[in-house]
Amino acid sequence: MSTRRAAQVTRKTNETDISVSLELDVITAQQIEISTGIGFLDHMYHALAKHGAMSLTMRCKGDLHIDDHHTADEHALSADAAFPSLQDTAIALGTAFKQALGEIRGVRRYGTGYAPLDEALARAVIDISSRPFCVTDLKLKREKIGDLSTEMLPHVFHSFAMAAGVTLHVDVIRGENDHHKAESAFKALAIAIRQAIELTGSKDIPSTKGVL
Ligand SMILES: [Mn+2]
Repeated sequence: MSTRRAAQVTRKTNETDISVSLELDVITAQQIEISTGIGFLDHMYHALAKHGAMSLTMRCKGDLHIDDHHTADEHALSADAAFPSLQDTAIALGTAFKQALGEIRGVRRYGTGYAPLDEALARAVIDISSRPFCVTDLKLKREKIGDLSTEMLPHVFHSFAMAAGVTLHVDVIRGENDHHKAESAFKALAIAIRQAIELTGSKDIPSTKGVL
C-alpha cells in the first residue's frame, strides 16, 4: 500500500469556515488538534480520532457560536444558532473521510465497535456502503453536556454518515452519565471505523455487485 489515505477539506458557509485534515493511516506520530469552539465536541472528535488511530486537525474560523457564546448572554445561544456550524464540522469530517478512503477497494467494509466508559456501554456498526443512512439511540437525558446541546449529537452522527456515504448505527446499550454515554458512543464508532477501513491486502471491491 503506497497510497497515503489522507484528505484535506475546507467548508465555507455564511457562518463558518472549517478546515479539516484527516489521515487514516498514521505512519509516524498521531497528530490530533481540534478546535470547534465547543469544548465537549472537541473532546468527542478527539476521542474519535485517537481510538480510530487517525490524525485529525479540525479548525473553525468565524464560528458564530464562539462569538455568541462568549459575548452574548446564556439564552442568546440557542441550539438553532449553533446548529448549522456544528453540523458543518461533521459534514466536513465525513467529506474528508470519504475522500481519504477513495475508491472502496481492498478494505473490510464492515466494522463493529463496542466501547465501555465506566457504567456506559455503546455499540457502533458501520458499513462503508455508499448507502448513507444513520440510526442512533444515545439514551441521553440531560439537555446539555458542557456547552453542547445533547440533541446535537444525533445530528453529528447523521451528518457524518451522510457526507461519508456510510451506513451507521450507534446505540448506547446502557449508562447513567450522559458524558459517559456520549463518549462511549464516539469511541465505539472509532473502533468500528478502524475495523471497516482495515486493508485486506487484496484489490477486491467488497461487494457482490462489484461496485460500491
Ligand atoms: Mn470525557
